[in-house]
Amino acid sequence: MAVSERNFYVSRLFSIAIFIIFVIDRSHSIRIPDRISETAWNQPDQQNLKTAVFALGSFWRSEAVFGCLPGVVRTTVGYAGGSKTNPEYRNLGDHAESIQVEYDPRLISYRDLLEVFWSSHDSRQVFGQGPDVGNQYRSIIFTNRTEESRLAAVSKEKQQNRSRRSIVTTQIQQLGMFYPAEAAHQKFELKRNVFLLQLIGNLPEEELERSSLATKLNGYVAELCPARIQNQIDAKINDIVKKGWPILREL
Ligand code: MHO
Repeated sequence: MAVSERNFYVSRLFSIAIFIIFVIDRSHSIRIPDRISETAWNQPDQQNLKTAVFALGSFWRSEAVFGCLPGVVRTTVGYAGGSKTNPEYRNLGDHAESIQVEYDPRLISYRDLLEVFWSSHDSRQVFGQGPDVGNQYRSIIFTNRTEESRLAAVSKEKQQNRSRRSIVTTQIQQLGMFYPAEAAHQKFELKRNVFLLQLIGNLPEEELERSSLATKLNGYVAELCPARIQNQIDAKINDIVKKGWPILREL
């Protein structure tokens, strides 16, 4: 065998050995990523999603109400319905605390969302909702001049017929700008539960705000999911807690 030919085989063998070591090493060491990106496994087809915006009192609560519904993919709290540019929580001008709901219309309809809207607050209250007093808590259905406007009007009429003695104060308005609120107000309920935040991998703020899982858990923490879903999530979390993984018990 010529020297150059031998060198060729030696270097081939060497590369194969390196490759085998690499494969064996990968299969034997457990690598747990700090957090598993949700993009890989829980992202619905973005193109088929629709967006709806409502105002129905404190947006902390509104976000939790809509977040748990099957078919709701993402929620964002913000300010809408006013004229002030760049509103802030402490200075929101004439805007109302609002919730933007991204949903998959194949799983939940705009009509369903309207039902939840009406049943989740008292549309007859003027200048507030429950203990929250002020113009920022007024009731509004924001529409986009499509079929939604008609559905909203029909549903308001129905609601008015249900409560003949008092006036439904809900406004139906075309959506202008929706200003997302400050980070501290997004997924507000979930952020109070350190255990659940850890359980989903301590996502950085940006990811947390887009996470469908966080959207659901935010409703769960506030105990505002429909009963069946609340129980399902409860069972799943209890199961994890019972198994005790990944809790470090001693060193
Ligand atoms: N009742 C609530 C209202 C907060 S809200 C996001 C509170 O604790 O002040 O406007």
